Amino acid sequence: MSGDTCILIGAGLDCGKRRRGCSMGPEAYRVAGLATTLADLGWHVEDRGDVPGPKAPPPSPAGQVHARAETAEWTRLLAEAARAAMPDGFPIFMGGDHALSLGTVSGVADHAAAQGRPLFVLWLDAHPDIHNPETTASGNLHGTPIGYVTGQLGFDGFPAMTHPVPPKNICFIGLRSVDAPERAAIQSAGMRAIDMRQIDERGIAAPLAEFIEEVRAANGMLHLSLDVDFLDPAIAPAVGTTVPGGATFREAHLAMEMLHDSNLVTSLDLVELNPFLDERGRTASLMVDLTASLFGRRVFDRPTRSFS
Ligand code: Z70
Ligand code: MN
Ligand code: MN
Ligand code: MN
Repeated sequence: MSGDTCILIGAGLDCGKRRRGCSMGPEAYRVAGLATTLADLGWHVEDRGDVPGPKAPPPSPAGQVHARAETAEWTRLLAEAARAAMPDGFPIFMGGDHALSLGTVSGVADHAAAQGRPLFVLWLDAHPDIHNPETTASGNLHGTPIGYVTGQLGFDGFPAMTHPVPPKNICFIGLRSVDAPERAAIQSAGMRAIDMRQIDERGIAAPLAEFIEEVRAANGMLHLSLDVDFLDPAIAPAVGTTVPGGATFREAHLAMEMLHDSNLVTSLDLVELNPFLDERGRTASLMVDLTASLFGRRVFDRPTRSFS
């Protein structure tokens, strides 16, 4: 992994859907020991505290899209936090719901463009989150970050996406809840989408290794967005949308270990943890352990090998 400093940034955005609780995420990660876990792995850890949300959350008229103006303001604030952090180390955005990725990915994309390197995004999630405010049926903006960062229209009032991520640079793994307009968007753009059936048939290592090699060949930077609902709800219950049939403990750790070995990941979102729904901190602790695998925790050192 690049550099030896990781930067914790609390992003307690809770307006991407109606059920509240993700605002408590950043503190749950701190209580679960994220900073000391990373320090024990040899990283220099800097906690920049929480990004203060919009000072006076703009009024949210009841309507189709929930909290549009508040989410737009968070997007501006988090993009700025990402642009400021990227030159200083590896940012870990402690969410917050998945609407935070409108901001984090756009800020990271600006940084990658300034470096002259393509940005790739790995989306570990039950959902592709590829709606826009025109296509969403739920009105929940946590279902739209991929739509936003790929430059879809309909985001009036949001900052312009100055460096859109090409759809072909995005890889979804873990999909099992996809709406009809989302399926159409993924297929028409020819995006890499690994659903649970493919994981059942091929395992998680082979498709992930293919994507890693593509990022490496392009000298890309890789942003990882880890939604709690990527994981099976039996091991990760603290999430608003539980979708059965998710990634196992072992699949998730293997993915993180392979990503560590790739040395390509340069930024991370931890999203959708709702501590109000947790059982004695087990989901927060699992997310911290997965982050530890991403940052180099391993059982034994071993020669690099390919899984393809
Ligand atoms: C659905 C929507 C979603 C997360 C639910 C679900 C979106 N496609 N994302 N939970 N994390 O409402 O647009
Ligand atoms: Mn700086
Ligand atoms: Mn999501
Ligand atoms: Mn999800």
